[in-house]
Amino acid sequence: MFDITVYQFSRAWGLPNPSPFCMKLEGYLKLGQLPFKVVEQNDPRKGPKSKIPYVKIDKQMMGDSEQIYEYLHSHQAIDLDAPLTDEQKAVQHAMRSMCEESLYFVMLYSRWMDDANWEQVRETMFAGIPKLIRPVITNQIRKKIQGDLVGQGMGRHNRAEVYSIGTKHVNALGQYLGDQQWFGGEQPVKLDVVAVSYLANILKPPIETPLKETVNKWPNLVSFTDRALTEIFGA
Ligand SMILES: N[C@@H](CCC(=O)N[C@@H](CS)C(=O)NCC(=O)O)C(=O)O
Repeated sequence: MFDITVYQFSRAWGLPNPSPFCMKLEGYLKLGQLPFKVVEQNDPRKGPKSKIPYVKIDKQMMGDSEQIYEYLHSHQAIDLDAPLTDEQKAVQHAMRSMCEESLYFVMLYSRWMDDANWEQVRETMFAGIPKLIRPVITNQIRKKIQGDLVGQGMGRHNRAEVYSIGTKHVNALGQYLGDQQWFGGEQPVKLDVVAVSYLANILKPPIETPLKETVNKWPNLVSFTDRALTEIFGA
């Protein structure tokens, strides 16, 4: 049995984590019934890939939520996709990539670039930072993330274009889940953990975005989110 410590952002908004990558890693470990400790870390520069989350497994530091899963999987500690056929695994790999390589950046845009939400994000996500220094710290983070979004490409689109990209991703998740309880059918698999990490991070924060409106048009995704929060995260 591995000794696992997860370094992740402080919790916020009543969510397991405001970072979908942190939430996903925690969900993988919970669904796989692997015991772990959590250490709050809000400085990505401390991680081996300068990103959060990262872990210490026994004495080894490791970054990247998916590479961490792969390491545990290759050591027979976890196998969340065991119930899937190879074809399902291929489709769900693509859906995970859609969430992590594109929907994630739409969500980042909604928090850090969309002026309509910024005040609300600052006052609720960073409520733990004293009010006097909050603007200075949060403006620095905002500037850095806006630069990242421009570098990645999402930040070069206009608002309507960004949300139209996100809408297609949410619609794809809603269509693919259909009337199943889980993306794994009878039981949750990796994509269930991925999907709830994005859907809860869209639905639960007190930010009104076109993304939230789109998710709310899919009753199956709304009830899936509550089911997954309860059954995977015990939330
Ligand atoms: N591929 C990484 C992505 C992790 C990631 O992007 N983390 C963000 C927070 S949600 C981060 O640390 N960003 C800080 C930065 O880019 O400087 C994973 O799966 O763990």
